[in-house]
Amino acid sequence: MEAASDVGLYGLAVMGRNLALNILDRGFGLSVYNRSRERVDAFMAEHGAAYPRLVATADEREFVASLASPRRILLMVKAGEPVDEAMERLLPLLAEGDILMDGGNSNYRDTERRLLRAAERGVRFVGLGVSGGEEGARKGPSLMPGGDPEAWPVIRPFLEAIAAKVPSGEPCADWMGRGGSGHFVKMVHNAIEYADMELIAETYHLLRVYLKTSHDEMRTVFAEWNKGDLSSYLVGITADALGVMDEDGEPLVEKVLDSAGQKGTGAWAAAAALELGAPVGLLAEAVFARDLSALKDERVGACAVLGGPKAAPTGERHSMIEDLRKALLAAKIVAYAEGFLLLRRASVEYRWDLDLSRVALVWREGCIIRSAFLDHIAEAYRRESGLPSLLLDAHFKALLDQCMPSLRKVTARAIESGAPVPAFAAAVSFYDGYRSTWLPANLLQALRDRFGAHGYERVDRPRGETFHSEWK
Ligand code: NBP
Repeated sequence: MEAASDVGLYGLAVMGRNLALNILDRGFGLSVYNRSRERVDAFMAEHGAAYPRLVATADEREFVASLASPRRILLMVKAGEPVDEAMERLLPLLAEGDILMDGGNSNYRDTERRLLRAAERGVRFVGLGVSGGEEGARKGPSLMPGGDPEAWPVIRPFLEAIAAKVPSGEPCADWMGRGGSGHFVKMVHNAIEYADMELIAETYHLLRVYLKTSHDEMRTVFAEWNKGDLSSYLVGITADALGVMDEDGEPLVEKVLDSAGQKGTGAWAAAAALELGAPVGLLAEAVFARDLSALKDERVGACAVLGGPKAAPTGERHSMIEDLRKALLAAKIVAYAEGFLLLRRASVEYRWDLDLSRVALVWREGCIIRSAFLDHIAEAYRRESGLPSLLLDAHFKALLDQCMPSLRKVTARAIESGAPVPAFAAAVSFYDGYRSTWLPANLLQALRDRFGAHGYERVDRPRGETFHSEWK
C-alpha cells in the first residue's frame, strides 16, 4: 500500500499544474485530481516519472482516500460555481478536522458563505489568496490565507514551503484573518495592481505622445527608474516590453490593440469600496480606464465629432521626464494609501483585525505588485499599527513633499493638452481632498436637507446634534 499523500490538489489547469510542480519540488507527497481525466493523464505522462511521490486519482473518492489525515486539499478550479460544485462533491467524503483551501480568485462573500457550509460538516475552510500568475505558482507565489483559524497551524508549514521567499528567507505567506479576509486582501492586491498598471500606462502615453520619446529611450527610462524608488516587478517588465520588436522591426507594443479587459477582482474592489464608504477614486478609475479603453469603436467615432486640444510635443523633455518619474511615484503612494485604506475599512467593518504590516510583508515577493516599496509600507504600519493613512507616515510624507509638485505639473499639462490621465488626476484629488480642513460638503448637506429633510450638523454645535432648516 502506497504511503498517504501529504496534500491533495484538485484542478490541473494552468495554475494547478504549476502549483503541483512547486509542491512536488518542495518534497511533499501529492495526490492530483481533475474533473476531466485528460488533464491528469497528460500531467502524469509529462511528470510522473520525475516525481515518485506524485499520485494520480481517477475520482473524488479515490482522491480523498489517498490523503493523510487531517486531509489538506487545495482547490484550484475556476472561481464561481465550479468551486461550489467541487466542494459539494468533496464534503460528503471528508471527515471532521479536514481542511479545504480554495486557491482561486473567489469573491470574499462567497468565501464567507462556504466557510459556514464547510463548518456544518466540521471541515475547516480556508479562502486562499494566490498571486503571481503562472510563474509565481511554479516558483513561489504570494499567499494570503484566511478563514477558519484552526486550519492555520496545520497548513502553515505547507504554505510557507511553497511560497515565495524574500532575500532574508522569510516566506511570503501569512495568516490574514477570519472569514473572507484572505480573498479580500487578494482582491485589494489586484485593485492596486490595476492602479499600478494604469499609472504606468498613463506615463507611457505622455512619454510617447507628448514628449515624442522613442521606444528605445522609453525602455531605458523605465529600466533606469527600476533602480530607484520605483523599483518593482511591473516597472521592470514595462522596460522589457518596450524593448520587444515585431518581425518587421517595429515595437511590438504598438501592434497591440488598445482595448483592455478586466476579469472581476478590480471591479469587486471598487464595489466593495462603495459599499464600505471607502474613498478610493484612483483604484476605481483604474478599472474605469480599462472599461473606457474597451469602447474602441465608440472612441474612434467620437474622435471625429468631439473637439479638444491636439497633442503637441513639449520643449522641456529632459526636465519633464524627471517630473514624470516623480509624478508616477507620488501617484503610486496615493494608490497604495487607498488600497490600505480599503483594507482598514473592511477590517473594522468585518472585525477581521487585519495586521496591515503583515499584509505588506506577504506582497514583497511572488506577486505582481512586488517591490521594495512594500518594505516601507510594512515599516510604516510596524511603527504605528493604527496609522490613519500611509500619506501621513514620515517616509512617504517626505517623498510626497518632493514629488507632489511634479504630479500637479504633469497632470495639469496633460489636461491642458487633452491627454486623459484619470489615475494621475484622481491621485491629485485624493491628496488634496485628504489634506483639506474644509470641503464643500456643507453645501451638499444643505441641499439634502432642503429636498429630503435629511438634517445637518453645525460647525458651532457638538457633533451628533442634527438640525433642520427652511432653505427657501
Ligand atoms: P481556470 O480558471 O481556467 O479553471 C479551469 C479549471 O477549473 C479546470 O481544472 C476545470 O476542470 C475546472 N472546473 C471547471 Br471550469 N468547472 C468545474 C466543475 N464544475 N467542477 C470541477 N472542476 C471544474 O484555471 P486556472 O487559470 O488554472 O485558474 C484557477 C484559479 O486560480 C481561478 O480561480 C483563477 O482565477 C485563479 N488564479 C489564476 C491566476 C492566473 O494567473 N491564471 C492567478 C491567480 C489566481 P476541467 O479540466 O474538467 O474543465
